[in-house]
Amino acid sequence: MSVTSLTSNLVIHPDVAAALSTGQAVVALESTIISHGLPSPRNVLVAKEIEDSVRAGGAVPATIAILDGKVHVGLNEAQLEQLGDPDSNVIKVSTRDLGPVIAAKGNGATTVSATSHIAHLAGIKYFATGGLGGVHRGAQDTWDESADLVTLARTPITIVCAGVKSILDVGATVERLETLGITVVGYGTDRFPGFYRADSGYDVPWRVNTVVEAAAVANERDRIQAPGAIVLAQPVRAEDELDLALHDATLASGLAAANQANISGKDVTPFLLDWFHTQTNNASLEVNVTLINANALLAAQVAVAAARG
Ligand code: PSU
Ligand code: MN
Repeated sequence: MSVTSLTSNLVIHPDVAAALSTGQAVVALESTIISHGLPSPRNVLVAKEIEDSVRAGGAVPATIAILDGKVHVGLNEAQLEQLGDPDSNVIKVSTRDLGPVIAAKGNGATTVSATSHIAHLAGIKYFATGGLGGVHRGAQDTWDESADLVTLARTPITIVCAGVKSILDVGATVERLETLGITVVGYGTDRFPGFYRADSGYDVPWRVNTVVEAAAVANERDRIQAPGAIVLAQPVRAEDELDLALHDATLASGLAAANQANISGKDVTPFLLDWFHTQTNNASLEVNVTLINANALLAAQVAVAAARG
């Protein structure tokens, strides 16, 4: 069954379609980071930079988003600009929102959850992002756990990220990753990265040191048909980390502000990311941009190595 027969609302960019049909490396990219994770107008510049990082690694980028009810796998420049425009009414779309937003012919920026689902549907096996969603602090009362986790439990893609966002309960997230059967591999590290910081304070169960080793893990996962994702966790370089004291102070004030403003549900993560960017005078923004480009490059390199066998 061809991908396009699954739904007439799926639009694969010609470059992506050509790469997929010839077995060339393709890397999926999410759009929530553009519409809800980075400030305008920098977000559009970064969206293009991330695509260039994928190309620098030898793969074809496929940024995924929903525009006028069409699910696009691969976007042109005008579409990236539309997604980054605060006036274009772009909704944050998780997997559960796909049917409604498509039916309403709306615009949606896809999270890690929705992007993974669509990438897999389109036959794309590699995906790069900044930091995954996970278990929020206080989840024992709020039950706030990102849908990223449950989607990754059932979606056999390989996602390169800088761990989970440090705004989360990292220890609880690490436990949930284990329960859900999601493979976690450190890239050149024994420690689970902490997004803005290289070390979250937790270990990873597996480590690879090279692109070829990472590709071997992904290919063996495919052969054995393990149902879950591989999280290839690449730490931000020590010289690019956010200052620890600044990080901890900003996190504490951000959590208090979110609480006071009664922020809940899907608004929590964008609120805290924006809090970091404004309170750190964009220092966190630079870390975020640096790490997502590094992840895009690595995902492309692993995809290229995996395509060789
Ligand atoms: N990583 C970033 N910036 C982001 C996100 C990840 O560097 O904005 C987004 C991803 O789309 C992820 C989402 O899926 O945040 C998680 O949102 P929530 O915690 O509401 O599940
Ligand atoms: Mn949530």
